[in-house]
Amino acid sequence: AAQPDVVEVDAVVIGGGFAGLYSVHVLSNKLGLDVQAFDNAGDVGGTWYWNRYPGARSDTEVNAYCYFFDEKLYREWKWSERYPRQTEILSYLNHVADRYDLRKNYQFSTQVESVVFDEESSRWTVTTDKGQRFSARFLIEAVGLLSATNVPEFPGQERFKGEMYHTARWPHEQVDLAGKRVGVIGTGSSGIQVISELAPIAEHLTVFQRTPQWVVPSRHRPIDPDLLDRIHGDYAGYHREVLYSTTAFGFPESAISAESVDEAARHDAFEKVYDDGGGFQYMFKAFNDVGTSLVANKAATDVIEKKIRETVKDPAVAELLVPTELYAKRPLCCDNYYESYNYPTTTLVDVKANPIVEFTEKGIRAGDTEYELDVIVLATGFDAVSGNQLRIFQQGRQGLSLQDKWRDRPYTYLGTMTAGFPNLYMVYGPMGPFTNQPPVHEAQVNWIGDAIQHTLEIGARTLEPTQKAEDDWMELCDEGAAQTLFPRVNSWINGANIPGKPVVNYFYMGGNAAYMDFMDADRASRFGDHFLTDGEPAKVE
Ligand code: NA7
Repeated sequence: AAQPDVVEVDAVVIGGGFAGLYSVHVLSNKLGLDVQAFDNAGDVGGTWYWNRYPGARSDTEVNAYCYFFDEKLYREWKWSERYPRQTEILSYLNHVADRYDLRKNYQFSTQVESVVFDEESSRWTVTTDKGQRFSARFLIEAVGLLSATNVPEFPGQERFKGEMYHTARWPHEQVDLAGKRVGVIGTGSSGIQVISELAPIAEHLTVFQRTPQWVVPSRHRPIDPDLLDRIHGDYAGYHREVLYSTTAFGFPESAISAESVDEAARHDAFEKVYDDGGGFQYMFKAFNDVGTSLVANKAATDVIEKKIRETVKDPAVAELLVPTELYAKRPLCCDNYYESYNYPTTTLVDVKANPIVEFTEKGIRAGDTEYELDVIVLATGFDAVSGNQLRIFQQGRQGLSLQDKWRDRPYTYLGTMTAGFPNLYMVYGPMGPFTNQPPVHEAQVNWIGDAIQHTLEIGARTLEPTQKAEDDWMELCDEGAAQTLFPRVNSWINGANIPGKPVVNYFYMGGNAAYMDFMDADRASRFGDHFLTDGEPAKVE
């Protein structure tokens, strides 16, 4: 049979979320490249296209959960809420796609199945599930940190006669859960939003909890007009503040160690940030060492534990909701979460003590009890960080596949490139910074744009990190993470949520300001020391 025609383009971008859209903007509108983009979703939006579950909203303050590249856009788009709902963020991303004419570059409902580097031509062959082939010099994977869904298999799952949805594959048609008997499996960020939204309206809500998590209120309210005035008054300054911080969440982080003050002062400080709301705020606004000091960590959880016991009326239920782990997962926030357990129509099932035995025609059997349900919501999370990259077959130099290279763990340089895979860029790939994403995506895409421009300017065919640059980066990441408490608790952050996945460090935890400095240093060196051009060490000019 004849080979399908190969379409030649300058660049392929995979992903139509925050990162992919901006990648297309930079490559197409700024660098003037011919860009073909794909997303397996039916339209733009990335995570906000898929996560349409009841209660879905950003739990990052929106003044830092948006694009910064165009001040006019920032000023003109009026967010209605401090933590906008999924529908509003999706409207924003649609507006961005139209405003910068990005949609024309996309082919939607298309899964990229493989990307293979050809050493002779120094080009990537990109194959889609539609049987198409594209040949591109540059490849940008903006495939999402939390995108590949984790759908555990439960015995008898196919027998269940009701409806069942994963939070991140929620149907587009309206699913009315009011007056229904709903079961929710999972109590992470997604689960707690679903639970808080459904508790008041479900006929009965059954929560299947395996591991309780520390949750603080978000204290939803309108955006503070004074804050907006301040941002608009010094836009560049604020943008810089966001990027040159530890977490890029757009609020001032504390520089004080909890160990430097007495117990009463610690307690007061956590009460204050608790009252103000926000998960990352709770972890980073009162003190700078909640993620590294056991003393700080305990003080933080003491206050949350007290609040759980004050809020939840049934002491036995409160007991089940109080975690026994350190506060070292992705910090959660949601209004009315613990209040959800005060409805007589909410049942909390501890599936550690009473494991889910099977799904039945009518519901779920956990321990000795069958819970009858109309709808099951799987809020069971994602094969995070490396999951989506590994679902695409990727082959770099000398026939080495990413699947083989990353068998024991993912290896990257700056979370944006991996040795042996020339001109292949990742936005927020493994070993990238542990931060709020949208402003950092943008900073990474700017760096990627500069790297591509540099490659074109010097007339090179390829740019890739040296093995040493990658080894040094990995070491730095691991040293940094080892100083934190995060490796001590199992979660998607270290791969422990997926059976068989390597449980390792997946992040650079040294803060975004330092991360920006690394990117700036590469620019200053004109992508010198850490890179190979056309497979050779960069020439010293
Ligand atoms: P998470 O945070 O990974 O939470 C998944 C939840 O599902 C968590 O409570 C898990 O319990 C639970 N889970 C997963 N598999 C099972 C099985 N087999 N049985 C029972 N319970 C299970 O995912 P989210 O979608 O909430 O949030 C992910 C990120 O997306 C979030 O941090 C935001 O950044 C956006 P476990 O803790 O493993 O015992």
